[in-house]
Amino acid sequence: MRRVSLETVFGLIALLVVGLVLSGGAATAAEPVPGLSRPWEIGMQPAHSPVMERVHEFHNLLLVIITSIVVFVLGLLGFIIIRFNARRNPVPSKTTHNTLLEVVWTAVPIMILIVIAIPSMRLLFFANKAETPEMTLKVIGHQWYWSYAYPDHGDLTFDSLPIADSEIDVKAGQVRLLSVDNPVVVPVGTQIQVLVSSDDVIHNWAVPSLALKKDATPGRVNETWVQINTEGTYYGMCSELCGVNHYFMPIEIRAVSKEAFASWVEEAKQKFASRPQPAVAAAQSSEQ
Ligand SMILES: [Cu+2]
Repeated sequence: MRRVSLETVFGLIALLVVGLVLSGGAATAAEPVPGLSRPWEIGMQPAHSPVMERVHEFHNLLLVIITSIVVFVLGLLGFIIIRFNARRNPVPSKTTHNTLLEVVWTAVPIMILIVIAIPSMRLLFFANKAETPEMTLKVIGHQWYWSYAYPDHGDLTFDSLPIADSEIDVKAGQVRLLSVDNPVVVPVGTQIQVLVSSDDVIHNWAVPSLALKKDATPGRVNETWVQINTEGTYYGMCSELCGVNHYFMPIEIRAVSKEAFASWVEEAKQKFASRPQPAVAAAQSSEQ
């Protein structure tokens, strides 16, 4: 009776695992958007920028280290429980100090921390700023929308607002709470310096698949960078609690070919030329 119920439990677990794998696989096959989280996704989104690729590598290194430590400590605990329990070891040792052991259990963790610290610092410096930026994108947070400026392209400036739930066009590939009216358009294969600021409260410009996550702080310009090598759409959100509509300031980045970007710039200049931009102008003057 007991064996049957155990088998049922294992059967159910196996079914669940198969279901997870199948649903994950199906979602991957049907999902053409590279920078969008998927149903049943476990772990981080696939990497689409050099920084995110290194974040993945660092994460994998940490996973190996942390798993080894857990397995080692667990093994040690098991050994002690079995070998030194009161029945098998009725007369316990009175040892209180062991110099060699104490040196080892101090030195080994220090060495592990150094092994973690070196690639960690390297990654921090790599993510800090672009070495040879080819263009600049200015990002300004507002309660509650983003505005973008392209200082190298005639100071092209526009606001980016989310699309209301009632107007989302799923067939056109729009995603609820993530799609915006005016996405950020950037060329692929281009090192882009990103300057992030705010004109009211602290926001955070974050796109997980590109390892972008920078505070937008009023009165301060924070710098980060991105290079996208795959054409496609990448989604993110404001990641700093910034008020009642914090949930409703999505980020949509479209990476297109360099030619398509050049023609988009010309179109956008016409499109946004007549639009008054009081909020953006105020933020820019407060930066100086
Ligand atoms: Cu915000």
